[in-house]
Amino acid sequence: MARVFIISNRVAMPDSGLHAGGLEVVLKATLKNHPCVWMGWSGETRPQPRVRTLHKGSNTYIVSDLTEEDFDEYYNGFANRVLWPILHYRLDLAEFSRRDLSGYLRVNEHFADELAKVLKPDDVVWVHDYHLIPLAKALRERNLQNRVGFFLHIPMPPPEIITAMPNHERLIPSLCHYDLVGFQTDNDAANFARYLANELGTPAHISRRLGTGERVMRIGTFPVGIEPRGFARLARRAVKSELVRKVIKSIPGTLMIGVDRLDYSKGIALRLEAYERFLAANPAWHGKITYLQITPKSRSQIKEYSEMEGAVNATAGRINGTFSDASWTPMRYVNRPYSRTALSGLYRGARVALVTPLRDGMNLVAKEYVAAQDAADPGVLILSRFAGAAAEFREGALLVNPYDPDAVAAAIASAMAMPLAERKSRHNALFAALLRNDISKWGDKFLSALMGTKEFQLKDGAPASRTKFQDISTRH
Ligand code: GDG
Repeated sequence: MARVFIISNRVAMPDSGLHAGGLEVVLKATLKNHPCVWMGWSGETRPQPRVRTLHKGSNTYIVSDLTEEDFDEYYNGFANRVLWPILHYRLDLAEFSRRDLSGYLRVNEHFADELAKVLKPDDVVWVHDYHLIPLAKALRERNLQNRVGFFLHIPMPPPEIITAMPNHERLIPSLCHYDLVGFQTDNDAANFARYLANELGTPAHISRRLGTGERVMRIGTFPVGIEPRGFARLARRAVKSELVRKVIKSIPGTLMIGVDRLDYSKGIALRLEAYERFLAANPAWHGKITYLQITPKSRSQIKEYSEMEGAVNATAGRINGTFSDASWTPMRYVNRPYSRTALSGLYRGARVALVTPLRDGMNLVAKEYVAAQDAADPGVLILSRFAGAAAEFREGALLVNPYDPDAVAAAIASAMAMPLAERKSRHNALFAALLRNDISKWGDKFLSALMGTKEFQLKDGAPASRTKFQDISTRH
């Protein structure tokens, strides 16, 4: 039986308690519906890397250690110091080094070697995210002709930005070795197609040759979602839990919430500034609003992250120093993670969610917040127009420019004052958008598209516009 190989930087090993971030959530249905082999980095570094295999139910997990050097160059280096900032439109934060690029390519070769040992001809390979862009090329060089798809969870910026990346011509065109390249939004897909047109002069609808086989690369849009009904159930239960009740009870007035990994792409510093301006302009709300920002730390070894941590701490301290009185602190800034259940209950208890990334592939927090609301008395979502989720949430969210703290402050004021009827009609539109794009169908849509079958468009009755294709070809 054909297996689905999922390749990603981190692997959520069963029972390990490790959360592979949003990825674990979006792959849940695929892991349940198909025999899968999930391969990636173990999360450990050792001088002599080991490869371990674990079988659980119909799935297999293969994880490989990396050397300290691999970790520095591939993960902390090229992936997170070059690709992450550039793909989030932050050329100013990118720190390119040739050594890191070599490390990145070397680790990709390593995963290709490990895959080549276990892959059978009819297995399907699904590669995730920016850590593994050149993997299909490395597989083709090992003469593997399997169907191989790639999904980019983060944004694809316009070619004017990508081409500023040193050695982009070694990396980005290697995506053409995939059979299907998927993006979160039509905008990301169009940016990639424009890169290929500008840089490779690639016209559409011509097949490309590779070795003896002929293959057409397709570009598609596959926005990730959540399981809205399941998450709503979780939130309904969670809001009654002791922890959530205790938090809500301890808050005077209305709760506003933000939940983000501590990452510069999430726009936390500017968001805090917007809240500060809201407080300065709206003394009537003093004592009646508490902003809870839950921000687990991530990638702290990278300089830009630790610097940002300091800046956000300082702004949170300044806000509380300026506006608190003996009975009220305007914001709670928390760096520890909470369980998914606790988060869902806190979302439900919050009248407003502030989701203002400067750039985000999708942003699942926005979707979880909407799913968690009580439809009879829902909260308001303030959402950055630069989150992928904005494409689906145009109707319903208060869309803002996260670079404009005055506009975000004004959105907080209108969210706080919004009458019930408007909150309900906005929530209705948002929840309908969630239902149209249930994550339990996402993996199968991608895999059917990868296999070239048509069911994925027909099975769930989703509007055809949700999954768009472009056939692109290049000659190698
Ligand atoms: C990447 C792309 C894209 C957060 N804090 C806690 C916690 N979380 C959970 C959230 C949500 C997930 O982590 C974060 O997902 P996002 O989508 O918001 O952001 P990234 O981690 O940057 O994910 C993104 C995603 O991939 C999927 O394609 O949407 O654009 O950047 O589910 O709830 N979970 C728990 N405790 C926390 O404290 N348990």
